[in-house]
Amino acid sequence: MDTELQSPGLAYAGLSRHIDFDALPEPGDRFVLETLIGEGTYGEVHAARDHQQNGDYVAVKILEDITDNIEEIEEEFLVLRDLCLHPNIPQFYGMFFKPGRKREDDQLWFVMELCSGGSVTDLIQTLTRVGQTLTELQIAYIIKETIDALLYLHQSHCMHRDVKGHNILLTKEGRIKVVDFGVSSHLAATLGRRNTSVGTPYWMAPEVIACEQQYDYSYDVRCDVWSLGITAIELADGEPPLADIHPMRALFQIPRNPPPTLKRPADWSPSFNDFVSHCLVKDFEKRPFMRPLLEHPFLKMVPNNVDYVRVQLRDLIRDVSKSGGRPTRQPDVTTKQGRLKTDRKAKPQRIFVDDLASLERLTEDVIVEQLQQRYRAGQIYTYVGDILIAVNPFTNINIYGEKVGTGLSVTGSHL
Ligand code: 4QG
Repeated sequence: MDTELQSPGLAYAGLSRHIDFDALPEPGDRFVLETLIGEGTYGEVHAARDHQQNGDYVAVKILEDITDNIEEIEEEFLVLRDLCLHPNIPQFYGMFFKPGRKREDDQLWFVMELCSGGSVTDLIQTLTRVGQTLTELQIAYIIKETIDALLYLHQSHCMHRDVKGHNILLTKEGRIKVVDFGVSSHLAATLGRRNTSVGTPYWMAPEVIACEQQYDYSYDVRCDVWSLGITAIELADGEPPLADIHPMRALFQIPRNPPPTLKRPADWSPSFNDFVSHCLVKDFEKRPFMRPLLEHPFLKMVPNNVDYVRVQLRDLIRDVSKSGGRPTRQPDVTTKQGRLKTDRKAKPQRIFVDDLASLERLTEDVIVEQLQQRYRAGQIYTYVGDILIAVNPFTNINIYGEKVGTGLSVTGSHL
């Protein structure tokens, strides 16, 4: 049989119930890729021109390792296909299959509306560097439009699960679009509850983190309310709480710490502080759902006619792009089924339990094995409840800054 005559998409026949690979069009020379504008966990996003539409700009999200990532790809496809008519979700122009020379070079292209203002994280970080902040009205507007998108997802029985500033984009008109549905989840189960752990550590709700360790835990759409509260802090402070500690450590801290607050509460109105604490209720059973948040005084200050706020944001984006462009950023560390993923090419790292007390079976063998595995992975510290075990590395492993590091020249004796 001459395989050259077969459609390349046939290689994926039967992989997906929702995507018919054999029937997908190829991008051909319709789209010409330009700048790389973002790198997420599952692929790169490029600005591109659509030569079937007068060379109009579009965003192309390129997904590789199709077989390995099929669940995320399906999820994102379904959300874009079915929900992209909402004003706060980018338009979806279609999915294309670009065969590579080898199967591992095959790509899927999601072609979508370009949000040329970039992410609200880029905006706030650039402002922070020049000692500026967003106004409360601007923050309230961004949060309100984000809620509109999330509420629509929730009503469609879908949770986003990775709400954060990087996934909130601005159009050149100063409109808000929520993106990145690769870890979103349709709630098929009757109760609409989930028990897999996904998201980006600093924004993750305590109950989602708990699902990493205990299989009898579950969570619902209110995990997006927590992440929204963290995003509100990010928009005010320039970064989420715990941003300066290792993501693994953050996963350990979030369920144990009291709910975070704005860094300098006195700099902000009582209603903004109150809004944040409304979202950041640790027990999700006591946390509000998305809809009632729209009634909060903080969001009530957003006028019906938001043209004026959009013009302000449009001008801000323009000023910021003049002043030397955007900070280049490292992709966030995300989690996928209990593993940390640093970038899309990396194999997910196993998350060793941070606290051995949470292990189901706690024997000497298990403890020694865990310590050994962690040590091999360069992790010398391990908790068992309140006890911290340190395994001497007998070398400088550069985990402390200058201040602490100088006092730690290795002179230790063997255990
Ligand atoms: C999209 C534009 C960054 C991403 C999905 C559309 C994922 C962008 C974008 O991303 N436009 C991002 C500019 C998009 C920048 C749409 C930038 C949908 N930093 O300049 Cl699922």
